[in-house]
This record gives sequence, structure tokens and C-alpha cells, in this order.
Amino acid sequence: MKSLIITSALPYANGEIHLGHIASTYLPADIFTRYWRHIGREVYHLCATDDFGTPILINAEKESITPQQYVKTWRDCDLKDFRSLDISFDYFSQTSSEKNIQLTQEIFNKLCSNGHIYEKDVIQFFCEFDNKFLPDRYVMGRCPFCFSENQYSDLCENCGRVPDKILEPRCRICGRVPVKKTSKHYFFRLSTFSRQLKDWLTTNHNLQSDVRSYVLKWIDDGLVDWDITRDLSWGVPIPRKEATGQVFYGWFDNHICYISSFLSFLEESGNNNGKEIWNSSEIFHFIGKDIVYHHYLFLPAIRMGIGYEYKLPDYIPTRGHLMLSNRKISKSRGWYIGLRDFLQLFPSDYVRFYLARVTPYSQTDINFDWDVFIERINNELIANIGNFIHRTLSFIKTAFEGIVPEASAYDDIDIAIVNRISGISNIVGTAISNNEIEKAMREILEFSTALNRYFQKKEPWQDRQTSPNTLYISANAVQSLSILLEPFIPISAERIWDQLNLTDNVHNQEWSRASRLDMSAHHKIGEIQPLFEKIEKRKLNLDKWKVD
Ligand code: B3M
Ligand code: ZN
Repeated sequence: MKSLIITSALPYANGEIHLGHIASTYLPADIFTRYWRHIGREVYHLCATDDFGTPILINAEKESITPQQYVKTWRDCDLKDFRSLDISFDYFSQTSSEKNIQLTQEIFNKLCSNGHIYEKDVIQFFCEFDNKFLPDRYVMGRCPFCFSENQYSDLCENCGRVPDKILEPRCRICGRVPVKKTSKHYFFRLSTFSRQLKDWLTTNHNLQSDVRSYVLKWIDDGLVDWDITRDLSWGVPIPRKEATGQVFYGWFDNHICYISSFLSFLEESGNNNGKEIWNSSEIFHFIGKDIVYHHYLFLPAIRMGIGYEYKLPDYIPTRGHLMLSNRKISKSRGWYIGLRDFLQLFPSDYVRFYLARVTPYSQTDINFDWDVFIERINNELIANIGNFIHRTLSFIKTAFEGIVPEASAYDDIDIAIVNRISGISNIVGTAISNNEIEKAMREILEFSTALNRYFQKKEPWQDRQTSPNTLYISANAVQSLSILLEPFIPISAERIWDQLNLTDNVHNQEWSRASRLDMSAHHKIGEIQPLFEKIEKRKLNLDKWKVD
């Protein structure tokens, strides 16, 4: 069976991870990865920090530290945040790694030899006072489209357009008026790949159709060649003498880091066949919809340009934005929920459960609403799943001295629920492997509802005769839930596993075991405790997010 290489979009080493990133990218990729580990597939979940770019350099300059120091701080921070949410990367690299620099330069050289790069003079803002070219965010001014002030030359935050002819330009560092100067830049012939990209988009049926159709429209509107040079000191150096002082644009090297991370990971364990394994694997790049252009056009075109030396992605799972109380998240306006703040209030599994529950496999934006969040945690995770587990285990404790009772002949109600258990691993597994994590979560909830109903109907507290069957089956269903929930809420799954007093650990159980009733009679369960704690809104301080 093919290995799976799963990448999550690389966070800029420039600010904290927020729930928007988690919902669109890291959580879906993590659930997917964890599931395939249960199936026994070879999986590699890779990520890295995206270290280059003007905003990072500007911020480092502001803090009077080197960009290296700056990105290290954020990288450590990001890693800690991911760990606290139990995102299980196999390898976490950075775009400024030696390997990535080397591979980026190598790919550039090959693109040159294959005729896909040309040089062209471009007119750039230059600050004579700071003696610096001023790319992208280094220039501020008035937007020529909507006339709003204090906009960056690479993006007007008011109207969303790219004001390449910004009015009243000023140097962001010293505030002086820059001059225009010519500088030689390298361009990637993206336009010549239109046909090939179109073919790839239309024949790769694993790509989501809603994204595919608008990417095809961009191609029909005409692709323009892509300036991959920046007149900066912070970036992957361009391997040409005449390009001293110039680096590659961050979007030229960051996606190459998917490949370089994989190669480094293998090399570090003594395996030099990275390229062969890459090419014989199934490749998944998980992203949010704001970076579709880069992943559906730049990334494949560059791999095509080097003769498919590294295969193209099979899947690019793309998800929408997270809104906060129906308003677009904006980091600059403070309208977002930082992961760290969130985890100060709630266990990591609460955010994992909720986001998995509401995030579809599409471009549709999802909304984070505090009331809905609280309601789903209390009513679904706790009153449904937690309740079934806790009532089963406490019943075994009190009525059977903590020993799983022996079953006798099943009645019809037993048979129906046993059949349900037998089918559940397939149902949930299929949904996850189709990337429909919210559907998978719904299936688990329905399963748990059926289990609660079963328990209720059998009334083991009344019926001594049939209660051994009820508890034998229910105890096994708790084992099923532990495995099924592991990709979604791994810490809680572990606690369920511990309370069942099962050997080994839940993270490496075979997925099909969720459909087997193989916890035998006479098994002694462990210490039990309620798994979750209800959220009480009045005890929370949500002022920061302006909740009324
Ligand atoms: N660093 C993050 C973003 O634009 C950007 C992703 C790179 S993935 C190769 O959301
Ligand atoms: Zn200046």
C-alpha cells in the first residue's frame, strides 16, 4: 500500500496560531493522519514555519533583533501551541533550513535550464535615506482604487485590491518619500503552463470541484508571469552573482519546504530514498481557501517545470474561513481567538470536538459562536458521549464490582446494537478517508445516541436477568468509542482507554477493533471519573470577544 504524505500549510513565524488556522488546516490534517495510523498505513504528517517575507523582516527590525532570532521565538511558540492541541506532526521544519535553501536553489537552476525563467527590469520603490529597495509592505500610501490612506503597496485592506500604483508613497521605516529605481528581477513563465495546469485540474478527480472551477476560471482569464525576486536581505539567496542582495519571494520557496522537510525527515533516519518514496506516495496538502492560487497554480507549475521530478499533489483539501460571531476574523483588529487564550479556558479536546463537528469539506465559511460552542459541548460531547461512557462504567463498578459480566444469549435488542457496533468502524472510517470529518463526527454522535437508547431501553437497573448482556455489550461499545474518538479527541480517548483498564494504548489500536466485541467477560475495569466538565457560561469571562 502507498505511503501517505500529509502536509499542513506552513504558518508564518510571525504571530500566534488562532482558531481559524486550526479549523481549516491543522485539525482536519491531524484527524486524517491519526485515522490512517490506526489503519496501519505508513503516514508522514509534515509542517514547518514559513520564515521569510517582508512582514517578518520589518517586525524583527522593529524589535531590534535579527530575523533569525525573531523567527525562532515564533517557531518555539507555534510548536508549543500545536503540542498543546495534540496536533501530531511527525516532523516540523522551517523554510530557512539549509535543506530548503539548497533545494530551492536547485529547483531554480533546473527551471532556468528548462527555459522557464527570464530576467526583466522592474521599477521598484527605493528609499535613498535607508539605502534600501522597498518591496511589498515596506511602502505605504493611498490606495489608487478606493483612496483609503495608510495602505500597503501589496494589498489594500480596505478594498482588497493590489494597488501596484500606490499614491503618495512613503517608506515604512523612515516615512520619507521613496524614489523609483530599476532593478533586475527573475520571472517564472507561469503563463506558458496554462494548458498543462488545465489538463491537470480537469483530469485529477481528487480535487474538490468547487475550487477547481474557479481556478479554471483564473486560467481562462489569463495567467501572468510571476516575479519571484525580492530586493531584500532576508530570504533564500538567489544563486547568481549578479543577484547579490536579492532573494526569492517567500511563495517561491515555502511550498518547496513540503518536499525538503520530507527529504530531511527521512535522511535524518538514514533513509536516502526520499525522492522515490515521495513519488510513490499519495500526497495531500491541507490548506485554507485564501492560499488556493498558490497551491493550485504556482506549486504544480513549478513541479511541472522541473519535469515532474517530484510528483504533484493527489489531493489539496481546502477549507473555508472561520468567522467569529459571524464577523470575519482580523488579527490586526484583534478580532480572533488565539489558541493559547482558548486553551486557558477549555481542554484541548473541546476545541477539537467542536471544530471537527462544524467544519465541512468545502469552501464554505464556518462560524464560531460561543453559545453554539457551549451548547454542543454540553449537549453532545458531555450529555451524549460522556454520559453513555460514564453510566456504563459506573454501573459496572457498582453492580458488578468493576468486572465486565458474562453475556448469555442475545435478545433482539442486543442483536440490533451489536450489529450497529459491527458496522460503525467502516462508516466512520469511510467518512474520514473521504475527508468528511464533520460527517464522521455526526456518525459517532448518532452511534452514541443509539447506545444511550439501548441502555435506557434495557433498564439494567431493573432487569437483573438481562443486565449482564447489557453491560457486556455496553462495555465493549465504550471500547469502540475510545478508538473511534481517538483521531478527534485523543486525550479523552486515552482517558477512556485508561478507565477501561485496557493494555497498550488507544493511539495504536487497529481501527477495525472498534467493531469487535473483544473485551472479554471477567475483565476488570480501572478507576472511573467523569470525563468532561460542563461549561457554565456565567463562570466564563468572554469580554475580550465582546460577547453580550
Ligand atoms: N505561510 C500562510 C498563509 O498564507 C503561508 C502558507 C504557506 S504554505 C506553503 O496562510
Ligand atoms: Zn526610508
